[in-house]
Parts: sequence; structure tokens; C-alpha cells
Amino acid sequence: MAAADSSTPYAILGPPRVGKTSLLVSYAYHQFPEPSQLAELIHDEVYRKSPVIDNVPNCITILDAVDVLDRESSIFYSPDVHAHGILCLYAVDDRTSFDALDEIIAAVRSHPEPLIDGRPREIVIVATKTDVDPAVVSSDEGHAKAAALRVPFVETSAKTRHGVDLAFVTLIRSIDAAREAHAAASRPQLRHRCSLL
Ligand SMILES: Nc1nc2c(ncn2[C@@H]2O[C@H](COP(=O)(O)OP(=O)(O)O)[C@@H](O)[C@H]2O)c(=O)[nH]1
Ligand SMILES: [Mg+2]
Repeated sequence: MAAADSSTPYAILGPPRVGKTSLLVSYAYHQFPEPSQLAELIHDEVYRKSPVIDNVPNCITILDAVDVLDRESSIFYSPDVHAHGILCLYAVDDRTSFDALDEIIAAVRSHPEPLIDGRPREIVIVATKTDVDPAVVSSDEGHAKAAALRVPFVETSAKTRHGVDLAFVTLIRSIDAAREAHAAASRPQLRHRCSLL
């Protein structure tokens, strides 16, 4: 597996209050931010982390840049154009955020610059707040949605840290797999040659 280069950026997307900032803080600092801390965290905050994944060191940059807002019934979406991968979040206690996934992912896929290094951006659907009981969106619904949209799915809680590392590892592995597949497809094919001497 190839290491992500030092400038590989990722983005995190979802409607307001699904837990984007909390997930990033939980991932980067192993803390669940209090409401007062959340209020201090500004938009466009950049989080950096250097995890070792599958024995390979990675340097990653994650942009907590965008709330997806419903502006006059159309989803507004503008992540960093350089993002190689995007975590698309919904909260298990907020059905509206789950229902927004189709439109958010369609917006990612129809971005004006849809390709990064010749490949589409990798997407992982992330269910947040799985510590909340009862949930209004079931785990089965999350799995079914991800299967229908053909993307990986990870369940998380920033509060308990359940699944938090896995969400990022899944995205990084998806990007590595896509890079390798793209490189293999771009390599000239070796052909058998029969020569009559
Ligand atoms: N119970 C619970 N609450 C969470 C979790 N993640 C975020 N929240 C709460 O959800 C609210 C919105 O979180 P925030 O990270 O600001 O969401 P953002 O607007 O998507 O960045 C805050 O009150 C958080 O404390 C979680 O994993 N579990
Ligand atoms: Mg936020």
C-alpha cells in the first residue's frame, strides 16, 4: 500500500449539528468537546494527524470546512476542490440528516471538478452519535443506504470514540485501493509475443 503524501487533504460533510467538528476533535485529540469548546472552534479549522495504517505512515489534513445547508431547497456544497476523500455524515438521532445523504453524495459526484488525479473522490458514509438511545435511524438502514450508493459505511460515536479511527482508516484505505487500481489500469499491458525464428 502506498503512503498518502504529506499534502493529502480530506473533507468532512454533513448538515449542521450532525457532529462533524466533534468527530474531528475526537479523532485528532481523543476528546469529546464540550459545548463551550465547540462554540470556540471556528469554521475552516484544519486538523492534522499522522496515523500509521497497515504499517505505513500517513500524514493527513482534514478540513472542517463546510456545513451543507439547504438554500432554497437546493443543497449547497463546496468542499475543498483538492480533497481526495470525503466523509459524509448523518446522525442516527436525526432522520433529516439521513434523508439528505442522497443529495449530498450526488452533489459530491457532480462537483465541477469531479476528478482528483484522474479519479473520482472516495466517499465513506459515517453514522454519528451511535451512543444516543433510542436511535431514529437504524443500523440496517445505514448499511442499506451505503450499499445502494456503493460506498463504505462506518458507525461512530465521538462521545465514546467508537468507530472514530475506523472511519478515517476506511477512507484512507479506499483512496489507496483506488490509487492502486488506477495505476494498474494506466500501466501499459505486457503482451506475449510469438516470434518465428
Ligand atoms: N451524544 C452525542 N452527541 C454528539 C456526538 N457528536 C456530537 N454531538 C453533539 O451534537 C451537537 C453538534 O455537534 P457538532 O460537532 O458541533 O456538529 P457540526 O455542526 O456537524 O460540526 C453538539 O451538541 C455535540 O455535543 C456524539 O457522538 N454523541
Ligand atoms: Mg462544526
